[in-house]
Amino acid sequence: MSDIDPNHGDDGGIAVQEAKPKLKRPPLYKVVLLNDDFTPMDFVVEILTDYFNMDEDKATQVMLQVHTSGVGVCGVFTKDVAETKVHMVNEYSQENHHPLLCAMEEA
Ligand code: TYC
Repeated sequence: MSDIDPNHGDDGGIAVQEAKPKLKRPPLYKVVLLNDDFTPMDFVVEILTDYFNMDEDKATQVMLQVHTSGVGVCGVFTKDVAETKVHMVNEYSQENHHPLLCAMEEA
């Protein structure tokens, strides 16, 4: 009986291997701010609150981290979201005549 049941018993000598699920997590990207000597601290805090949803305290912490160490992480996002944030922040900084640079790197 079990010989003709495809779910049980002899498979007739054919190797059967289940397909592995091909689900991969999308790569993530860190969005970072770079320090410079000219952008006002208040402007950097505004960027971090408005574009990265930080509260004032967290934004000030991150701004000071960038100011003292040269670079700081604003957040980690999928590629599309990271690219959009980098573009929006750099555009807004240019419009306001500040040299602030925002960039992304693989997390
Ligand atoms: N270093 C700047 C200043 O002294 C402040 C600053 C902080 C600039 C963070 C850029 O990403 C930055 N006015």
